[in-house]
Formats: sequence, C-alpha cells, structure tokens
Amino acid sequence: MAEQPRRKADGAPVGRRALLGMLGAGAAGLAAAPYLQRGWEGFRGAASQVDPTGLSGLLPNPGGFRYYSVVGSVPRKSGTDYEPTVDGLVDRPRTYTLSDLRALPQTRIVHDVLCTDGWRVDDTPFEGVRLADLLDAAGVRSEGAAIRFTCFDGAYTESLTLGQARRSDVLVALTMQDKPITHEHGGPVRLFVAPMYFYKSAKWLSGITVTDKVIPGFWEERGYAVDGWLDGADRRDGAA
Ligand SMILES: Nc1nc2c(c(=O)[nH]1)N[C@H]1C(S)=C(S)[C@@H](COP(=O)(O)O)O[C@H]1N2
Ligand SMILES: [Mo]
Repeated sequence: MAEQPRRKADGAPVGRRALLGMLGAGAAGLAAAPYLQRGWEGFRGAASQVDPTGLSGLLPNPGGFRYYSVVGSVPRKSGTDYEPTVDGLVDRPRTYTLSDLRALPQTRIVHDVLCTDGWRVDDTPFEGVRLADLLDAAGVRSEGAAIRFTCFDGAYTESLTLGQARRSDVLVALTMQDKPITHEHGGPVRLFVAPMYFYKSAKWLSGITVTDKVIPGFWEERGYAVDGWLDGADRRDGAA
C-alpha cells in the first residue's frame, strides 16, 4: 500500500510529501500540496530545499515556518464556535471556550521549533495553559495512562504518555510568536510540546482524551516515533 512509510537509516520516514499527495487518492490529496507551501514563507522554504548555493537563505523571511496540514482544507474556528473538550478517564469531563482558556493562568515558553523535515525556527515564544492544569482540573482517574489528542481538521491525531503530558513545558497554546495563533498555524489553539519534534504539537486542537494506553497518532501510524524527543531533551517525567 502507498501508506507504508519507507525509512531512512536514522529511522525517519522519507517520502512524506509523496504520501501527502496520495492521501485521499484524489481531490483532497492534490489540494494538500499547495496548502503545504502557501505564502512567502512556504516559497522561501521550498526554494531553500532546491537551492544548492544556500543563497535563498538570504531572502527576507520573518518566520521560517512551513505550514503543514494532512487535509486540503480546515474549517475556521473562533471565539464563538471553538469548544475543545477534556474527557475520557477523568472524573470531571468538560467543554471549554476560548475565554475559559484565556482566564486560566498563562505560561510563556521560548523554545526552538524543529520539524523532522529539517527546518527549524529558534527561540519561538509560545504562551498558553499548561496541559497539566487542565488534567488536574479534570481529575485523571487511576487507570489513566496517556492522552489522545484530536483536531478539528478531522484527521490529525497525536499522543503523549500521562507523564509527558504533565510536564510544565507542554502547553495548550493560545499564542505563538506573541500573537494569537493564526488559522494556518493551527489556531485558535494548538498543542505545544516544547521538548519534542513539532509533529507532536497538534494544530487545531479539539479534543484531549485520557486513555489507558498510548494510541499512536497520525504520523506515528505512518512510521514516526511515538516519543518524538529532540536531541538533548531531558526525557524524564517531571524534568520540566
Ligand atoms: N492538525 C495538524 N497538526 C499538525 C500537523 C498537521 O498536518 N495537522 N503537522 C505537524 C507537523 S509535521 C509540524 S512540523 C507542525 C507544523 O506546524 P506549522 O504548520 O504551524 O508550521 O504541525 C504539526 N501539527
Ligand atoms: Mo513536521
């Protein structure tokens, strides 16, 4: 099947862009490609990939991010229709609004962002609610061992162990680069898992479900590591 990832020596799957092109085997897959490289930052990112001189790195580029989505279009959600939930193995399941999240204590983290495709954006500020606070408010039951994240793009999923999810460097983020998270970057709210590769930071976050075991996420079903630690990250639960 086309979905079977091939692996490079270091274990990272290759050919993801080809895979993205095949997902949906038609309109949705084709629509995904332009979305991936939309805008100036996307152009610059694409140029630097094919530019052996590296001169495209001198092009003005405010961000260095590329926009990723595994689907062709994602509904826009704002203050009125964004209703993320915390449920699963908890005593007090709850639906939040954006203003609920804004009213909770906010934590700011400045951390490098790295995608497995090879691009990085150093020292990126994110701000939002600690995932640990939402889990504490929900009351995780003793059987709870992991978190399943779902997204309102209807396709992407992610996972963390409960120990990882409780780290203080894991945020339900409301701002990125000191601005509300834009739709392209997964707004109004995305996950930010600072010590791991950026694929762990699910965009368009809609569901936080406590489960009794790790359920591998979208890319993890296609060959990515379930534990997406960055090199040098302190992996111990509670290290941050
Ligand atoms: N819902 C959703 N979240 C996602 C992805 C995605 O395709 N869909 N891509 C992941 C990957 S591989 C990366 S590198 C980052 C990219 O975030 P950006 O588009 O804001 O640069 O989002 C991660 N979260
Ligand atoms: Mo990525």
